[in-house]
Amino acid sequence: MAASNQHRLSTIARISRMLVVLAIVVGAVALSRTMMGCGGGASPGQTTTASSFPQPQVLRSSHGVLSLTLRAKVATNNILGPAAVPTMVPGAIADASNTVVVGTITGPTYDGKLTGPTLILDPGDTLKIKLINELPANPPVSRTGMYPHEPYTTNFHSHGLEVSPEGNSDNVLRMMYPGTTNLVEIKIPSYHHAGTFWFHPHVHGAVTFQMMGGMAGMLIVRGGAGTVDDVPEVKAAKQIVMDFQVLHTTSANQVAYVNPTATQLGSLTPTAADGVWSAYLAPSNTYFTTNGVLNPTLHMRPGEVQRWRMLNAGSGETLLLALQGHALNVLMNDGINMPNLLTLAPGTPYVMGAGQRVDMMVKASQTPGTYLLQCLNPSTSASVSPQGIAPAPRVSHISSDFPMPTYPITLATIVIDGRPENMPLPMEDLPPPTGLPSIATMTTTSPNAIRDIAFELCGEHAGMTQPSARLPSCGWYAAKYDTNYWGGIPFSSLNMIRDADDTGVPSNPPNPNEPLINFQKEGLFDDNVPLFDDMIVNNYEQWTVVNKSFSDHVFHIHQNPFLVTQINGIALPIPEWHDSIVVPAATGGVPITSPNVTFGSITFITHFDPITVGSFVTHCHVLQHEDIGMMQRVDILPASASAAHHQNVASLERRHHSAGK
Ligand SMILES: [Cu+2]
Repeated sequence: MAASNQHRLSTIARISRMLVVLAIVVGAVALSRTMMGCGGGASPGQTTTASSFPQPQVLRSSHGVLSLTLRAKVATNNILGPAAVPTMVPGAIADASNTVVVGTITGPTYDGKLTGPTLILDPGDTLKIKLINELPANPPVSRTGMYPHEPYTTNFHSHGLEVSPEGNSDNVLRMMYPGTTNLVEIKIPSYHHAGTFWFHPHVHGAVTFQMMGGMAGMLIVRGGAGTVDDVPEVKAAKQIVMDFQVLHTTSANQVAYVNPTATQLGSLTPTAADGVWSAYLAPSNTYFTTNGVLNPTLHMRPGEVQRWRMLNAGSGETLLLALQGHALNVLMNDGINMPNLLTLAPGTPYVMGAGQRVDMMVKASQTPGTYLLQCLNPSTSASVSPQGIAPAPRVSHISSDFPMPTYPITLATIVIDGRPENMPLPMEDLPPPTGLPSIATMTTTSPNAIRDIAFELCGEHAGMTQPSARLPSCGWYAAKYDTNYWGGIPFSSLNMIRDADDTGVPSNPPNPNEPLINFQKEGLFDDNVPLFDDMIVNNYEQWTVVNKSFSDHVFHIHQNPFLVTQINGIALPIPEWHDSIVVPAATGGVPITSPNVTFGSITFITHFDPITVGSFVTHCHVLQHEDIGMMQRVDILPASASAAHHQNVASLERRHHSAGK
């Protein structure tokens, strides 16, 4: 009896080993285009039907270090899509994987590819990157101020990581000029939470251009024992990376830079061509890609559960994600898990602003068939939180220079076929994320500071130009950033993120055209001046970010994530960790000063981790807005220091370089 059991077990072990070998062979064959799973999910018996779902190249740390070289370079790539998609390139031919070239794109890339590699590390590891800037020389500077500039200067931001912002670490005030080789070294704390993060360039004025060429990649921190990655149902699920990008090209298939004579962010008529990005008013192309491919196909078995690590790496488009016939189960927002899996009913979209990530547990239907993962029309009413608070249309005006795409957009086709398998979803409480104060601590600790921040727009649009229709700050700021500031050409769009408690003073004698004057701080980005001079390490702070405009903006702050407690003043049943979130637009009749207007808002609590001491930024993750100044420097000060004594070395270096030109 015992012997026969032993025989059976060893037979099973042999079969298992054979399956593993088979899986390795199948995997190796498909490696170039199919890199299923990024650790943890590929147990024997789970191999699905052969699939061509593309996965970015995976690079894993070993012995505590991940060393790699990244080359920033201009390259031409084919954009592949399924044969069913109408061909946009005459004479396009099907490739070996039954996809066709639907377009080409020439622009800045990492390593010449449309999507950067997926970097996988453990807490405590060090990420070492040799970043070689092989981009061409920058064009001669023609405009100044917060006008997009230096398209080929780059740097490196590890979005969502709670790491040092100083020196060679996650320092976005650092500049990496064309022709230079730069070392990045980011030490991930041993207590860091496991989750889905990403990396991209962050040179102010150049981010939109570089991201529209596809410069972005996923960065995953693996969890060990006792973390969410160790929950049996999560561990058993195959992991799929979905890096959503929105690639924009001109009719000549180039990622376009800006219009050097623009006088506003977005042209007001299709023929005005006086907006920063008005190159796209001409016939142009927009591609919503998943891992660099249009609408790839993913196979799942009936009843299979997979973990999808999704990233909105678009330059500004908000994605309303929904999978036909399926619930979406939210495991993590921005790489930080919820106390429990949160289920969105079929058809209810997850709202993903630019820069956001979501880890979804998806359980395939028991009914074989084809289901589309789609980006719904942003005019669909949806909440910025998966908890469904304050649903509203989610239209985000990146700028009126980008043609409106036709919705819904299919991001991937999910084919459910093969042998059924009834995998469970995690139903128990999930372990809390490591390295962050508990939700109870965050919500019961008395904050050291309470601040109000505002997204404000001035100028440009009809209804915003008349003094009576302007926000109190507009007159003073519009006068401050004069023609001289913009490099000789007047510019009418101010997209600001500012201290809303900095309310200015009445003019004397009172001037009805400028209701208030003498605001204390910059409205537009200035890397020399932090927004506040009293953000101290280890403090807890409560911020309310108010949206004083009629379109959504995406609030993002580097280094420390934040716990959202309210949306539009409505308390969330479960406070939600994020590092980026859509701040709802104002509602009510124009103008913005109308008494009928209600501003949208989010309220959050944040804690300043000791490792994050230094200078970094907060900004709108609609990069077209960030690049024209909707950003502020913020400093976390050591307990003993004051803002006056704290200076960012890279910032000084940058000013030195600028002065030398
Ligand atoms: Cu914005």
